[in-house]
Amino acid sequence: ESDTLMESISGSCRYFISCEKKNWTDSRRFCRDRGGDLVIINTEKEQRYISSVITDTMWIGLSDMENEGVMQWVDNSAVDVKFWISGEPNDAREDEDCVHMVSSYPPKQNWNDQPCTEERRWICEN
Ligand code: 2F8
Ligand code: CA
Repeated sequence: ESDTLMESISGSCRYFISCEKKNWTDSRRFCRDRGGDLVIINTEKEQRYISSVITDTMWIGLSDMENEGVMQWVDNSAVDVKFWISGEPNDAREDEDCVHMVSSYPPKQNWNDQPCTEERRWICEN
């Protein structure tokens, strides 16, 4: 299954996993400058695939910076599937609008909101 999963999801060069760290906005700019955007997770299969290839905490294309309390993908598509860590998103100190995936948590529950100013690795999707 893993070969099939990998081919059908990753296609050819669909994802970029950064080694550098940047804040959320600069991470997004990096992706857009290269014709993509921060990754949008549309299915559980994609979530499983991305979770299986990361080894750190990584920014994804989800935030509520535009409308507090309303998480939106960078392409404004509906948030169909969600994989929050238990208790998240909690907008800690009322200062957490950007979402990262935490590789040390189980794939079904590995999203957390964080201050957008944190410097993290990121994932682009083209
Ligand atoms: O307990 C979960 C909580 O942990 C931290 O806050 C204490 C995280 N904040 C940072 O890493 C800056 C929160 O995002 C997280 O919800
Ligand atoms: Ca949080």
